[in-house]
Amino acid sequence: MTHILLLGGTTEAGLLAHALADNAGLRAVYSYAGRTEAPVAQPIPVRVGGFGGVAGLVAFLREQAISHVIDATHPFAEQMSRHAVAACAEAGVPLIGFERSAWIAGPGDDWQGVPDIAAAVAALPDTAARVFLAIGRQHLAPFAAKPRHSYLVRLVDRPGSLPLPQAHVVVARGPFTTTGDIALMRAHRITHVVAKNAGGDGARAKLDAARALGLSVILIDRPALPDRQVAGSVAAVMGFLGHAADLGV
Ligand code: 3Y8
Ligand code: NAP
Repeated sequence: MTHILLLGGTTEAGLLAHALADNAGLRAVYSYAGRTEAPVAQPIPVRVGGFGGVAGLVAFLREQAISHVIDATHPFAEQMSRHAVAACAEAGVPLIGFERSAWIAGPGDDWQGVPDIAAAVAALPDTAARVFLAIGRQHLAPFAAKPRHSYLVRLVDRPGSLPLPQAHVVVARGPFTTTGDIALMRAHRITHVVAKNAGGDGARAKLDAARALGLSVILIDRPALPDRQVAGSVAAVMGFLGHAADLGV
């Protein structure tokens, strides 16, 4: 009996959830970490919250008789992806990662690639800048080391206190538009953008806006993930499910 665990939290996971819902024969459950106050509704059953590490995920796979796992989490959700590889190997459950390609600079882009958050902080200029931190809430603290800059921070939910003293917060949920991001960056006289190389369409607007405004982008490379089977389209993932089901795995 097919019972699919879809590790979600991204635009692509939402597309897959609809494809699974349209295929009545495929029973599936969508999993959120519970990072946001009101996650987007999905057309298949949803569970929210961590599993309790690899052991907790193995227990979940067995208790729920999960037949396949699709890891459609964000490229920066490194720990979840590593846990999925380990748990599926231990439980003997087929796993496929739904990956979106990294963004590649085009004509007119002024991008500086950096390996991690610390390098992004180091890459900020010595003279005072007006920096759009479009990296969410979890990795703001390191930027407090550079208080000379003024920061614009975009978050999904209204924060309590921030680990960054001088920051103007915008609460907004993507996907975003280039027009909207141009207006936002103009209104805040942004000189630099810091972003994660997330790929996909949902967060791309700020890069197109930066190109239109001639701004520098500090782009954080995505973390390396363990080897696993991957697909780059909904069709390829559905093919994996169909093929695996045909083989009775
Ligand atoms: C909780 C689920 C959908 C999914 C939409 C995508 C697109 C819009 C763009 C900016 C960049 C950022 C951030 C971002 C985007 C999509 C996608 C994407 C970037 C939600 C969601 C959850 C999260 C978690 C949240 C993180 C944060 C990252 C904001 C829902 C809305 C910056 C990543 O406050 C927190 O703790 C938020 C944490 C992880 C990164 C961070 O470190 O703070 N996403 N984002 C998921 C869960 O609980 O499992 O609430 O509905 C999903 C989406 N956010 O279905 O349409 O697919 O990437 N999310 C980044 O890319 O840099 C915003 O502002 O320009
Ligand atoms: P992470 O650091 O890789 O994972 C930390 C822990 O959160 C995991 O070990 C797991 O807890 C739990 N977790 C993460 N994703 C989960 C999911 N989909 N379902 C159930 N538990 C999950 O994760 P993250 O980077 O904070 O991302 C959290 C969520 O936000 C994911 O759904 C991701 O797709 C989404 N998201 C992240 C980003 C980003 O920039 N990181 C951007 C957009 C969306 P246990 O160990 O207890 O199992």
